[in-house]
Amino acid sequence: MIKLNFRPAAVAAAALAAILALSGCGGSTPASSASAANPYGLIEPGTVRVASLGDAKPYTFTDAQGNFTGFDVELFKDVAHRAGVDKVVFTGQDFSAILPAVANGQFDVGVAAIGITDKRKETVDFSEGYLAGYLTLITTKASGIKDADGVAGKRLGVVQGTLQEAYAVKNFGSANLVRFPDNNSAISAVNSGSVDAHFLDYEAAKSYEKQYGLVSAADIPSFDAPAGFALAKSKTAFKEALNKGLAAAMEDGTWKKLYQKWFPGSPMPEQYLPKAEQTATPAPTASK
Ligand code: SNW
Repeated sequence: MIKLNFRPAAVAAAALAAILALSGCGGSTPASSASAANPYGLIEPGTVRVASLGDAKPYTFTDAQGNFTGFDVELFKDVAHRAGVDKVVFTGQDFSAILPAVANGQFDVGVAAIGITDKRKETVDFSEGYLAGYLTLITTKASGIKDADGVAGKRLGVVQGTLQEAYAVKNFGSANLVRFPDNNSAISAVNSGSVDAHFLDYEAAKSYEKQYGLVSAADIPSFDAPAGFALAKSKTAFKEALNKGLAAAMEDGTWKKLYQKWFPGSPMPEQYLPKAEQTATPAPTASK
């Protein structure tokens, strides 16, 4: 019985293969057509599926129409274009879901100001870094928290899976950590008073400060974990193409233009500028 069912299927499969071969699916280069059509091993050839965040303004966020935008989003689209892929589809995830989803192939890449660390490299691979900045403690004017020591005995929000969570566990042991799935829910909790402060990326903090009249109590350098694009370890060709595109976007001033657009007034890290604009002294990350 098994044989009777199996053989027609096998015949059908062989026939289908023959039809595909004859119908010109790379008829002239049959041996390499599959990889030539999808050199980066993307989930869907010609499309990059990106796991991202809807509430990390100005890095990645959704505008009033629901479209993803921000520094990381525009930089990634530019770099993908240089790599020859113009169809880029962003999907919002909880931060803690991004790296697992990238590692198991649900997305081609993760783009969300994701700091490159050895710990994360156990799960995924990264492009070269493209952003290095601070982790910020944000609070209300009335909280009385004036510096990092001020969180002792206070309720401190962190987004699950972030470097802020790891830093707080290590360094703010006397604070009561409250874990949130995303920035918006943590900031709501700050505004309602159910937590005393939230710990997030510098530029996102600045954006919430402006929106809700919150204040920064401390900025903690995170230059040793610059943000990179996260990829599955198997996607080496894609990583190389993104690295090439990133270097070109830095050298021709595109990176600088996007930085000034999205982070106006913020100190300009030299290491990502065109080489001619870098001073002779080593960049801050190299000298520290
Ligand atoms: O380590 C920093 C980096 O120096 C730069 O300032 C961009 O943000 C970071 O990558 C840290 N970002 C956090 C993380 O990687 C939170 C990411 C997020 O909330 N989107 O865990």
